Amino acid sequence: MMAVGLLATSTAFAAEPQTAILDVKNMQCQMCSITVKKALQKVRGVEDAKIDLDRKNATVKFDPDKTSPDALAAATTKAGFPSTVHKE
Ligand SMILES: [Cu+2]
Repeated sequence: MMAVGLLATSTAFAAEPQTAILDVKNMQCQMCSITVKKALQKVRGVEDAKIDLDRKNATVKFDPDKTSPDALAAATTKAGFPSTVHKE
């Protein structure tokens, strides 16, 4: 039996990553931004999270097949930093 070829292709095409910007409340210092970053990175499907402490926002790169902007906002809110999805 030679069925190996079928297995190799199953994860070849992932969805294009999307970027969401979250307006985050309560961030006061570097420690806060690290907490927010860690909360976002724990969400399944998050590839990258950048926190801007001055602008009080987070730019998150994620796989839209695995998570959503609303789920990202919920994750920071649960960590003590309520956030909303930034609409442009
Ligand atoms: Cu702080």
